[in-house]
Amino acid sequence: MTDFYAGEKEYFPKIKKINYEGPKSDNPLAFKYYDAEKKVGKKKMKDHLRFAVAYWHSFCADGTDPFGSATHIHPWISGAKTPMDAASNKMDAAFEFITKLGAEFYAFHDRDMAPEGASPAESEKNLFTMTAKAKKLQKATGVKLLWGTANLFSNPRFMNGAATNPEFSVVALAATQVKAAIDATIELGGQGYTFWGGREGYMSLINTDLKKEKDNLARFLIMARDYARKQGFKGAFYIEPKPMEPSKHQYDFDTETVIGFLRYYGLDNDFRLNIEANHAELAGHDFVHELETAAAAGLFGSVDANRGDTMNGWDTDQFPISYYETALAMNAILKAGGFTTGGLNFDAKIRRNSVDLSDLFIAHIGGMDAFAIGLEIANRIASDGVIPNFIKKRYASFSAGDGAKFAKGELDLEQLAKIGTDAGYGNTGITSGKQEYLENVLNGYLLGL
Ligand code: XLS
Ligand code: CA
Ligand code: CA
Repeated sequence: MTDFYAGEKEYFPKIKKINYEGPKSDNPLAFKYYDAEKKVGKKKMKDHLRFAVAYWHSFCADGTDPFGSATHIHPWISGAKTPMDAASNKMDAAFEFITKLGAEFYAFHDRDMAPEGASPAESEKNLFTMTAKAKKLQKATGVKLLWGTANLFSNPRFMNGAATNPEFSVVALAATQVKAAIDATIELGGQGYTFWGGREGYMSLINTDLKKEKDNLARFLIMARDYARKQGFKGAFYIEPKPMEPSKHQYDFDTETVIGFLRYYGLDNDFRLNIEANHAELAGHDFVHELETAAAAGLFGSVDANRGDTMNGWDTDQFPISYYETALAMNAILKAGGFTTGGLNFDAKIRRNSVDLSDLFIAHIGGMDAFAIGLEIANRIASDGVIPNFIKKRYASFSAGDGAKFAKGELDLEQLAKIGTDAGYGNTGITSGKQEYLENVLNGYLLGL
């Protein structure tokens, strides 16, 4: 990878390459814990963490909220004469930012990268023009594409859904975008392709044929998978669960729901989960719950790294800062064997009142440091062995004797009940779960003791 990308225009001239300076550094534009080349266990930090920058939040979002207009006046957009000029400038800024930050990957929606044209053909042309530029910049910088996706929620035509729209013509228009976004993803060597169904749900059941919508969603995903495979796409497809917002109810409610959906429609060989921390919270789960649930089904794929605000229950998409949460998340990810096609994509945005250009760097640095610490702690959990060994021991009765027979499906209910009858009540089951002890052990690791 080049040191940093000095494109035709430099958008962050005062900021140089972000380096690792260690925990004692007071430089806000340096990593304190993320040391890309440092080995943790068998792999380098950068290969464990596979950081990606989200194009939409970092280079498109402008601080607008329901009560106020833009506060982030992006220099790459404000000076541009046409939407395509703005897209081109934005891409220069994006690659400069990603390279200076030292993230290896990025992720995009079709409309983040190229504006919608007057017709599907023009939109596709715009996307391919920008894809060609992205390909050149990827080559020049070494930055890679983690995943691509299509924005099937912003345009008013998708107000009643995309693949689940009650009007067939809208479903067909959604297909124009997905087909082109898959083509762009393949062209850019993307390692994954994501579906987030923000409007694939309902506002009310009074006007909704739920079964038809779910069948149509599955049909659409099957078509997308078949098309991409036919074009030679070898990467992973991801479904990103979110229970609600913008719809009242979304069909990809949470990880467990998506697993059931994928298996029911026979999509579980190609699709995996892209889990977002903030969406987990909205579903009433911990981030780690969603990760462990996906891993247990063998369907863990990738992560949208961020955090919500537990007090207000919105999708605030803040940068992750909790070491406790990143430690548990990285523990789940390491237990699942680590990332293959996936990575940690910062689906996070700086606050509306964070108006300095450096704030975008500082936010990512904090998130990367938080996950680097999480990784170190997760590695400590594994190497120290106290927690994993406790769990192993807790279930040891299924590894030998009748317990092992049960686990292998060699007992019927009568045999199982006889074993229970023979054992009698005694003190069976009165065994401490040691939760507080294990929590204290984990806190010890967090303090580096
Ligand atoms: C929105 C989602 C979205 C997906 C990609 O809440 O997080 O940004 O990650 O479409
Ligand atoms: Ca997301
Ligand atoms: Ca979100």
